[in-house]
Amino acid sequence: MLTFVTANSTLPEIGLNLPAGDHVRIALHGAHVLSWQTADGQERLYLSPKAVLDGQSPIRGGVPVCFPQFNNRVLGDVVLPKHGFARTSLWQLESQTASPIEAIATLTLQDSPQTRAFWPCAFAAQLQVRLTSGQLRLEFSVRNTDAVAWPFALALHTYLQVSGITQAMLHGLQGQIYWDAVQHLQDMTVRQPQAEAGLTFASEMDRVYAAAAAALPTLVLHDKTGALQITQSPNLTETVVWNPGPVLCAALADMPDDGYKHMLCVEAARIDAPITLHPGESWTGWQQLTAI
Ligand code: TA6
Repeated sequence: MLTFVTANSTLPEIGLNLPAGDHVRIALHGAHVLSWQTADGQERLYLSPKAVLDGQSPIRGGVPVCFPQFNNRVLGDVVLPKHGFARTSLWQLESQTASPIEAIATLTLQDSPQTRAFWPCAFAAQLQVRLTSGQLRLEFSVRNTDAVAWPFALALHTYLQVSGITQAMLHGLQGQIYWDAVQHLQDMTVRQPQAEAGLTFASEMDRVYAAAAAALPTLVLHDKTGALQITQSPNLTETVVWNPGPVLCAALADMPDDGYKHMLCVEAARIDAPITLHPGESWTGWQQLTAI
């Protein structure tokens, strides 16, 4: 129902609320969704208790927006920070609307001297966060405001909360071809199909699943406390599944040693074939999470 911006904080936030109790918190830093609670009081996203909330660093948890690059994959000949600069940029709140059944916040980011220091391209990006009963939808749009074409990649790098990673199971990827970044980091040509119907998590996992356009499955993450349905727009042609496991987790300064037990990243992404936007063109892609 009500939305607000918290003033006097190093990390200004917006809150979206529904009368039944659904609630979302979004930091302007990175247009970063920090928390999504459903009306039953259950937190659905994982935010690391050691996340650095200084308004400069990337935030560990919630939903980082990775744009215009995924991980360290170079776009053309431009070397960008890992996962791009959108997640460490200050976005603006463009609008917020609320009714008893939905609350929407729209945040924007445009090129500036800071972004052009990383990437010499003119753009206007937008993240719309839409909260309805039991559902969170994130819609990312970008327009080329430049005089030349440029490519970009994207990931909505969603950290889902799980009660225990060894009991969690992700359904919906069977048959999808994936690249395993843990096993084959140096060779992205090694691809294999997902054999099991339910993906389980016994150790570090970092996989990029590809899917034929328009055939993306609906994923369902089951764990002890319930199930979550995950869908994404067909133009987000990859789903990344990441859990750092105990060794990598212990090496991440902004994660508690046992943090990996409580999270699973299921990311809606466009990685292997970056999108090229010509002057004046726009593009929109989304991820939607539904508590079931
Ligand atoms: O999306 C998976 C991934 O690219 C992993 O390879 C891992 O590095 C993760 O993202 C987190 O990256 P970050 O820069 O936030 O530590």
